[in-house]
Amino acid sequence: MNKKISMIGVPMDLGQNRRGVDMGPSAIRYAGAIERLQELNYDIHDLGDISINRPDQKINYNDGTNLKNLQQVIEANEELAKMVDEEINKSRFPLILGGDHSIAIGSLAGISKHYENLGVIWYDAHGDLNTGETSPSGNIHGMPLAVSLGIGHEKLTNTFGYGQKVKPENIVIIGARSLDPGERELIREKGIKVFTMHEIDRNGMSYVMEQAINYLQNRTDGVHLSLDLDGLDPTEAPGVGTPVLGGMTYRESHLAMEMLADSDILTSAEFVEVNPILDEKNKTANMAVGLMGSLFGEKLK
Ligand code: Z70
Ligand code: MN
Ligand code: MN
Ligand code: MN
Repeated sequence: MNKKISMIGVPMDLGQNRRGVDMGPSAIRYAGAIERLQELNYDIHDLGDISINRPDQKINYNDGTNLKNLQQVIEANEELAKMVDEEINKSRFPLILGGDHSIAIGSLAGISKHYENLGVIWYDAHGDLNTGETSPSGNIHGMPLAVSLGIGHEKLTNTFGYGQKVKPENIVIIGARSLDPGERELIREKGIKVFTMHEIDRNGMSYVMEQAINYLQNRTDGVHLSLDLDGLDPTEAPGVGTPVLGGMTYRESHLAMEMLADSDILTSAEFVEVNPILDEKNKTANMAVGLMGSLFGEKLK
């Protein structure tokens, strides 16, 4: 693993309805993320938080669409893409802290420029494959994976001045258990690889991660991990805006991170959707930091 990490906080809560997820980056830093990685001999540059423009009303609808706070989400993602791009130019590993999952639009926009075939591991209860047309909510955090495929509102898909960021065959979704009808259709149409909770229960996390890693290793030249804490079971990670029962456990998730560490395929990562207001004693931020420890090689130390 690249020993130089650049940490970027994105206090974004405008991609969904529950306030408080903007405090995710603080909660994750407070849980000791930097110290945990320094302990593993990483050189961490903490670039602080991107500043998010607040809407002048509770919810802003722009351009006559149902997309909530579209303008603010675009501005933050453009800024994030620029920062991520600069850090990769310096040969540093971008580690992005959310914020809601709408920030993956900017992460992937900044990262993908540097790869012919960027792989993406989407660790999430959700597919985040909606568009304005299929979304039940208008929440942009339910759309970033579709946007990165070049599907959705043009202002979102053109983030950082170019279109499609990721090819459907380079995506692996892990832990899905809440998919909307339009998302299921897109998964089928594009042939996106999905390991649902059914596959994890049936074959075990070890088998699923082995499949996912082999699959990506053979076809990609870099891999981004986008880890939504709601992928975990809400009993163990309660501080999320959209808890869905029947999620991945602490142990399964640590195993997944350890297998990623062993494989050495990751080139960037983000941890999103930590909402300290909905949490119990910073449990979910602590979970995120523990998972970072495993992801960055605690077992191998
Ligand atoms: C639903 C939607 C979502 C995250 C919830 C939920 C999407 N499919 N994404 N939590 N991270 O509104 O589009
Ligand atoms: Mn340094
Ligand atoms: Mn998500
Ligand atoms: Mn989710």
